Amino acid sequence: MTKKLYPIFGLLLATAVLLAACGGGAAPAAGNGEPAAATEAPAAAPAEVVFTTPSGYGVTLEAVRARGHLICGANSQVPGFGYVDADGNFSGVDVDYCRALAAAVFGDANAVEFRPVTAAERFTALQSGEIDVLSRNTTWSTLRDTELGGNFVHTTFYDGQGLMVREDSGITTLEDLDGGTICVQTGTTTELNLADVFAAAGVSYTPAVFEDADGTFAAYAEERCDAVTTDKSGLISRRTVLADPNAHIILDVTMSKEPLGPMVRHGDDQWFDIAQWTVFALISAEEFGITSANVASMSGSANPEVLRLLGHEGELGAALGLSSDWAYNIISQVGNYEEVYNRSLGPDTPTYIPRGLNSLYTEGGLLYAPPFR
Ligand SMILES: N[C@@H](CCC(=O)N[C@@H](CS)C(=O)NCC(=O)O)C(=O)O
Repeated sequence: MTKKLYPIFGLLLATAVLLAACGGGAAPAAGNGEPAAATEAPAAAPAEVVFTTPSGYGVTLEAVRARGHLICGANSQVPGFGYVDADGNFSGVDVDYCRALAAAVFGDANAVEFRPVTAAERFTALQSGEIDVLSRNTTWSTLRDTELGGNFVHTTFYDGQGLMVREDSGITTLEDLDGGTICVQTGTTTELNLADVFAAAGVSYTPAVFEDADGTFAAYAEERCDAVTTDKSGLISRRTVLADPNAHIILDVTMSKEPLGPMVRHGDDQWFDIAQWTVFALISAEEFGITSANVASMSGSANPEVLRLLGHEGELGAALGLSSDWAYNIISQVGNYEEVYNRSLGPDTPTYIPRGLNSLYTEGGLLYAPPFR
């Protein structure tokens, strides 16, 4: 976008944000535990907001640079993924992804503002331009990738939906929940899968639907439902903040595939590439053994791909519209995928989740980044 178009873009953005704030498309709060019909109806983007040029290279990178920081739509209620503490500090793997993106764009992992968005709000926030990227345990699915106007970058956490019950309930299978009540959050794939899976199994249930994780898990803690369902990562995370975590078990049932990852708006290929290659830089750094502690010494690496990744050779940064040290800055300031993972989900954290599918392909997992060349 040329400089003279910025005021117009700003005006359109302000209009869009206003529309979003007025409730444009977000599902209504259920909050009372009563079954609600709200799911994830497509939230139409305000038609006049134009984020792209005819070339397919959009205005996002320029607009983010002009603002001086990234705005990241984040979770604030799921420890280990996206969580805000009493002092307003955000942490978690999804939060660290946004820090990595800020490091790639600005050379400063702190040049990011986190905007908490609930499940129901998140797609409108992205479409309207209120946020530059959504990094919040969001599942890649067809309608989100099409009608909801998003592009998902590479999955950062492979997950599946689960069920948690009180250990003393005696419930051990999905069938044991027949006739029961299940707490679930609106605006999620969780709510949709619950209906699909229980119908397919011929198991009847009553959903108790809530607007956010705090409401959902508070109702479960108050025994207003027999089980609570969400991504298994969310169950593991939220179990840690229940009064007695050991009194609850996650059933050995996986109801769905939940590939979680960052999402950007449709139509801006340059911003998509930057968001995408930020994930690949994190994964490749782990594969090549590059860490925040040793990245400075890697200029002497004998591996040409390492030299290209770190900007010591080639022009990969320029091809993305970034400086040559974009990936160096990610790794030195945020770390590689393993460092990010272990900081929030590693064995020394309360939210420990074994790597499993989220291991490198070289270790039997699904993490596989294309070559840096
Ligand atoms: N991955 C699923 C579920 C994600 C989700 O929103 N999970 C809930 C339950 S753990 C959550 O993060 N809630 C936090 C909030 O809305 O503040 C999706 O993309 O729909």
